[in-house]
Amino acid sequence: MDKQFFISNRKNLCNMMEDKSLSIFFAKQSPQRTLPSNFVQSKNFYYLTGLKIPNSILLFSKKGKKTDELLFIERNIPEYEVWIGKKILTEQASKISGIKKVYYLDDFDRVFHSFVQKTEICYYDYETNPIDFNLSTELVRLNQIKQHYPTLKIKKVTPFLSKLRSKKSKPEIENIRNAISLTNSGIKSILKNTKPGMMEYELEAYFAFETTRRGEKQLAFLPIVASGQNATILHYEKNAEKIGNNDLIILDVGAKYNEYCADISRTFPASGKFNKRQKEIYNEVLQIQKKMIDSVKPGISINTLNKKAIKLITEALFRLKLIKKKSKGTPPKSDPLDTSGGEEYKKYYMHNIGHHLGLDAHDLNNREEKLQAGNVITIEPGIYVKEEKIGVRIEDDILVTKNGAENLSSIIPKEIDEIEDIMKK
Ligand SMILES: [Mn+2]
Repeated sequence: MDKQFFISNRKNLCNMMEDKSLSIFFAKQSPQRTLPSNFVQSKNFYYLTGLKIPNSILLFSKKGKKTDELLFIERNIPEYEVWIGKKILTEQASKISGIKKVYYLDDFDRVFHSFVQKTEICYYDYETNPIDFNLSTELVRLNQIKQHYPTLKIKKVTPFLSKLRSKKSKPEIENIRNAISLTNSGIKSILKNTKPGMMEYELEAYFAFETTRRGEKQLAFLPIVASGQNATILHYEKNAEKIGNNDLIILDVGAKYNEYCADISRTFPASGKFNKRQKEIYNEVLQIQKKMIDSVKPGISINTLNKKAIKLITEALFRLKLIKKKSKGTPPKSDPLDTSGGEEYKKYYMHNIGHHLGLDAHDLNNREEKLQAGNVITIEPGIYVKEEKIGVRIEDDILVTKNGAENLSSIIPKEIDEIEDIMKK
């Protein structure tokens, strides 16, 4: 991405900050000094700096009309160069991010102390860890700041980032399109090569091979390849069982392009041909998915979409003779998610209709917030029937436009005859 992108992201963030405030962002820590590790940058840090280096700190301040931005990076250690190469210098970090004032980390405490004067609010970027986790460096630092500057009011910066990151710029949408196109190649390769008796991880290997050889090293997330009853486990990722003759297989996979993710689910029969019952359930999910995509437009929230999905799924479950009660339509006030007049659907549909997508496959999310043009969300209804060893989920990536929505992943086959046709070859 061009550095202009990161510069304008920082400007937008500064506009949202209150007067007399500062904000701090941390890059991900590197787990080991010299051993190779699969380093993945903190998404907020990347969004604001474009830097993929560990252990750095970004600092903003806003006092009246004056704003300031500082970056702190690790110093190069000559003795480590032979193990891990040279660390980037301040000038290079400045060139990538567009930040003019770049220091080394050993300056942080000194600079921070002068920075914090006349400041009332500190916006802080951190994830709340479960109580049995080790304290992250961010939280250790946060405690130090609280001790040293007890009058400083600490606020979470996440709502600002969630708002900013949910509205995608043209280059961001282009990246997602490319990630989807890579994902398409991976899924098609799986469809062409699947045979009953293979292991689930063999299909995973086809996906990784296709996307990697086309030029991206990391995937958006660990692929889910779930056959038969495994398809009724929502986040099954062992991918280690033998695929049976009559199994349906759920793929929930995504490639990454230039840091942006795709997140796609497709369901297909191991044999290459859907049987009657599989077809019945599949077609219900497919019709619901299409209706839900048509419902995406500015002004509607993901939670509202989910309520609609529950209503449609409940009706489908009734037609499939899985539940006895028909949908009553109006939701009782006590449980906003229950629009069915019963909760029987929960046995067969237990997740949400979708989520925001971007730098993270599950991007910062506010399901209550109304959608607006530029948002990218997933639409992924599913029906999971454990007793019949059938799970179906179909997921596309949808761009909210001024007047409605565009399905960015419409190129990836989901009609029964399309899927059967590819698998025949
Ligand atoms: Mn998803």
